[in-house]
Amino acid sequence: MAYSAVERRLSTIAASVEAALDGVLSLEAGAGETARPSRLVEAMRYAMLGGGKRLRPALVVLTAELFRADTAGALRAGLAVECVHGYSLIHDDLPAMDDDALRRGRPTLHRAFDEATAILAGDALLTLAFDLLAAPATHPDADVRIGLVAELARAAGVGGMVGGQMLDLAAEGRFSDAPGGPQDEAAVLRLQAMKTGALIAAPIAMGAALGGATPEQRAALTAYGRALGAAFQVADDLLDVEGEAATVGKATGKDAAAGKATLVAALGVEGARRRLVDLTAQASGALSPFGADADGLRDLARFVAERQA
Ligand code: GRG
Repeated sequence: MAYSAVERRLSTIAASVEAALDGVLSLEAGAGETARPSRLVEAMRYAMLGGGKRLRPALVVLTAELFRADTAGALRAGLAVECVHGYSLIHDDLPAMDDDALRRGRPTLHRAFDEATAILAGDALLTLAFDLLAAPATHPDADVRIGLVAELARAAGVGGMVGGQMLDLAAEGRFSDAPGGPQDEAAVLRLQAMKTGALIAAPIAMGAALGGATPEQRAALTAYGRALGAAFQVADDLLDVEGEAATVGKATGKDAAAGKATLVAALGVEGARRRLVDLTAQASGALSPFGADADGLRDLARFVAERQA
């Protein structure tokens, strides 16, 4: 897949994700539910249907495709990861966290609605993710579904994204018992692998689980996922200091100004650029057992490294 082909594929997947989200985030109560408060549903829709690259669902779909697994199930699993991603952005923007006014070029959810509604919308998206995974429409085999639930829960939880966010706040010097300040490279890498990398690696592992990958294939995809997750974060750090991130409503230089633990702070801009090239090559190389079948995932790695937003 050439670069423009992967962009086209991403936008096709994004359109499917948005159509599916539109259906799932309906005002009508679902099976086993009593009623859905309209303000809460509207807030969830505002957060989830206002743009985004839909990279995580694309990772589930493209990985599942390697095994010719059912696309509808992969899309549903991808939706679950996207709900967790959406919740993390809503909570990350809150006054108690980053206190951001803009997300994807629009007012953040707590600014457009209110803080309490934003907290609840995030909570409801997090729980919706596991509801989506638990349903037989995701995969007919309950053991596979349990594996997906465990994979996503671990990536999102105390030893993954939420734990990484905690380390990030500590690095900023927010807590008196954990002094902040400059982080060494190993500490930054661990923090980023948890905060961002885990939710990039999880959809790949989930696609592999849906496809019934062998342990060797899983190991290759895990190596790809780790390298891609790290590359994604380095690209994000570079965009923060030199990119066009402001065009999507993210203030350029904000992380650097806030004294965040970034790889650019640890390695410098040139060092971070070199690291990004290495990580992209590592991600691509990890896919060698799949040959040309994995070209879509390779192109996605290039897209992640070269993205401008
Ligand atoms: C508050 C529980 C909690 C967790 C927050 C992931 C995270 C942890 C915070 C997000 C802060 C941030 C902007 C991190 C940089 C990497 C990142 C997740 C960027 C946004 O992801 P994209 O580029 O976003 O996939 P789109 O808008 O395309 O969906």
